[in-house]
Amino acid sequence: MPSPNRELLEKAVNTIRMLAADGVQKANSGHPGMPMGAADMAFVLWTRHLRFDPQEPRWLGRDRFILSGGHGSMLLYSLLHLAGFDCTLEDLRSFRQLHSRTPGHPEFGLLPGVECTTGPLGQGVGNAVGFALGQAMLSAKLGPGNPVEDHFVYATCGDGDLMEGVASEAASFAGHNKLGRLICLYDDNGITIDGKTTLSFSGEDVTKRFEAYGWHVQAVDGRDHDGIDRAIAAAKAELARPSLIRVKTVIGFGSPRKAGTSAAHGAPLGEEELAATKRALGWPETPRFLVPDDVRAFWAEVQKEKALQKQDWAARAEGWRREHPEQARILDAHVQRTVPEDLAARLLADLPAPDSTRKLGGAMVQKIAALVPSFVTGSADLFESNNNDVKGGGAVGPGNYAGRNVFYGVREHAMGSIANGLAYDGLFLPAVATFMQFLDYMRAPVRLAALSRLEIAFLYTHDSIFLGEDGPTHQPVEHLTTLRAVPNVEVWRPADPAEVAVAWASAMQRRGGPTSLVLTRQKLPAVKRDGPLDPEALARGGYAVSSPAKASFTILATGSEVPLGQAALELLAQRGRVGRLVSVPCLERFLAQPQGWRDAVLPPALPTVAIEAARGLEWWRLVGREGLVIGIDRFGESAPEKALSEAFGFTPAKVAERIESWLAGMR
Ligand SMILES: Cc1ncc(C[n+]2csc(CCOP(=O)(O)OP(=O)(O)O)c2C)c(N)n1
Repeated sequence: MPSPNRELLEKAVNTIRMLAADGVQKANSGHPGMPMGAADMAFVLWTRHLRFDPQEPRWLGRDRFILSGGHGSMLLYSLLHLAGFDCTLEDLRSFRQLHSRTPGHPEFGLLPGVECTTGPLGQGVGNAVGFALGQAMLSAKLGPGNPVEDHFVYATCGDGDLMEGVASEAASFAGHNKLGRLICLYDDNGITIDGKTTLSFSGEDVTKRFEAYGWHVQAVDGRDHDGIDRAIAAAKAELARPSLIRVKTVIGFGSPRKAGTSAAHGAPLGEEELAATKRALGWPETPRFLVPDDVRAFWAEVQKEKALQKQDWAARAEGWRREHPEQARILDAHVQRTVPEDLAARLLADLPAPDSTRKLGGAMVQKIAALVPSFVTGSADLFESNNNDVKGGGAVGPGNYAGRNVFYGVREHAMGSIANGLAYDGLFLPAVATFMQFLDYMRAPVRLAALSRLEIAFLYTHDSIFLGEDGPTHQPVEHLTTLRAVPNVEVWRPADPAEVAVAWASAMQRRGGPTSLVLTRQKLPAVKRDGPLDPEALARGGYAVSSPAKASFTILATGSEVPLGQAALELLAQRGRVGRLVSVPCLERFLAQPQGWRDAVLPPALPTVAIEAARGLEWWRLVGREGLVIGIDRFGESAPEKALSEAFGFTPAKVAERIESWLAGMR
C-alpha cells in the first residue's frame, strides 16, 4: 500500500464520508450515518487488505466484500467509485433515482462490484457465510495450490444485522464449520433507528456470544487505522475460526449536531448541518461530490498495487492449470456451472416406478450429482424425509469440505441465505430442502433469490395436508399461493416420475431465477397418458394428459391431484360425463406460453375445474368466473391420509360428485 501522510489519509476517508453525505442530501433520502462512521474501517480494509480488480469485478481470486447493512449503500458505491470500478460520479449523483444503478440498497447485477443484494438486515451475514462455505468446498475439491485457495470473505455488519436471528443462525453454522476465511467487521456504533441500542440490545455480550459460536473475536477503535489493520491481519492469520472484529465507531462522524445519535441514521443531514459538517472536517462546502486530486492519485496507486497482486495470482493460477489439467476442468465446470443440454432426456431415461414425488426427486438427485459437478445439496435436518442427499456424496463438515451434502441443521432461514451466498458467488448450483410448511421460516431469502435472479433449487417436501398425522402445524395450505406470489420464482409441483424428471432438469437449467420443487410425502399412483410422453410439452409447464374428442369439460390439476383427477374422470365417464385432464406442474411456465398453446391446452369454450389440495387462489385466473376450484380453505387436521381425503373431499367419488353438480348447475 502506498504510504501517504496522515493528512492525506484523513482527506481520503473524508472523501468517502462526504460523497455519502452529498449523495444522500441530493437524493433527499438515505442513510448518511453509517458510511460516515464506518468510512475508516472500510478504507483500511479496501486499501490495505481487500484483493480486487476493477477491470474484472468477478475475478475468481478476488476477496469478496459484502455490505450486510444495505442501508449504508453509499459507503459501497463511494468505495467502488474511488477504487476504479464502473461506478461514475454520475452514478453517485443518481443515487436512489429511477433506473439508476445506485438504488437505495445495493442490488446484485446492477453495478459491478456489488456481490449481493442487501437491505433486509441479517441477510448479508448469511450470504457471507455462503460465500465462505463455497470457497472452502471448492478449494477442498481442487486440492492445494488451487486458484480459489486463499481469498477471504469480508462482511461489514451493524447492530441491526446482529440483532436478527438469521445472522445468529448463520454465525452458529459458520462457527461449527470453522469457516476461517470469513471475517466480519462489526460497525459497533450502539445506534439503530429508534435510538441507542440500550433500548433493546444490552442484555447480551456480543463478544462472548460469538466466542461461544466458535468465532475469533477482537475489538478495536474505529478511528485507529493501524489498530484496524492489525486486527484484520490477525483475523486473516486465524484460519481455523471465523472472525468478528468489533470496530467501535461513531455514527455520523463529523456532524457537529448529529454524530453519535440516531438522527444521523436514516435521513439527510440537511443543508445546514451538511455545511457545518464540512466545516468541522475542514472540507470545502462546494463543489458537491468532490474527490480531491491527491485522493484520486492515492487511489490510482492503490489500484496499481492491486493489479500487481492480481498478476501474481494469475501467474500462479496458470501454473496450477498446467500442472493439474483434470482439476482445472473441474474448476471450469464450477465457474460455468455446466449442465448437460440433454439433462431432461437423461433424467427421463430409465424412469423409476411411481412413488412419492420426494422419493422420485431423490432418484433424480443421484443422477444430477453425477452429471452436474457444481451441484451441491442440503437440508435443514430433514435429509431423511426430504430424500435429497447424494448417496455416498459425503457430508460437508468442519475441516472436511469436499462432500456434496450440506447439513444446515435446524436453521431454515440461514439455510436460505447461505445457499443464496453460494449462488451469488456463482460457483455452485445449490439445492436446499425442508418441509414445505417451513418455507415460512425462509421466505426472505427466497424473495431475495428471485429479486437477485439467482440460480438455486428450493425443495419443499410434505406439500399438502396429505402428509397426515403431523397435523395442521405441519400441513401447508397457503404455501403454494405464497410461493407463486413471489415474482420470478418458477414453482414446480410434479405428479409422476416423468414430471419430476423434467422439473429437476428445469431447475438445473434455468438461468435468471430460482426454482421451487414442491413434492409429496405420500406415494402417488401412476398417471396414465393418452399417448407417449412429450417432454417438450411437459416443459411448457402445462399440457393435456388425456383429451378425448367428445370431452365437454376440462379438469386441471397439479401434483398429487393429477392422479386424483384421473380417477374422478373415470367415474364421471361411467356416468356419461367425458372430460379432459390437464396437468399444470408449473403455472409460471404455462402462463409464459403463447396464447395459442394455452388455448389448445385449456380450450376457453370448455368449462374448467382446477383441483389442488391448497388454497388455490391463483387458479381462478384460468378457470374463469363460471369455473370451479376444488381447494382447501381451512387448516388441516391430524389424521391418517385416507381419513383426511374423506374429510376434505379429496377422494375420486367426492371430486366426481362436486364436478357433476357443478356441471349440472351450468346453463
Ligand atoms: C429485516 C429488517 N428489518 C428492519 C429494517 C429497517 N432498518 C433499516 S436500518 C435499521 C437499523 C439498523 O441499525 P444498525 O445496524 O445499527 O445501523 P446503523 O444505525 O449503524 O446505520 C432498521 C431497523 C431492515 N432494513 N431490515
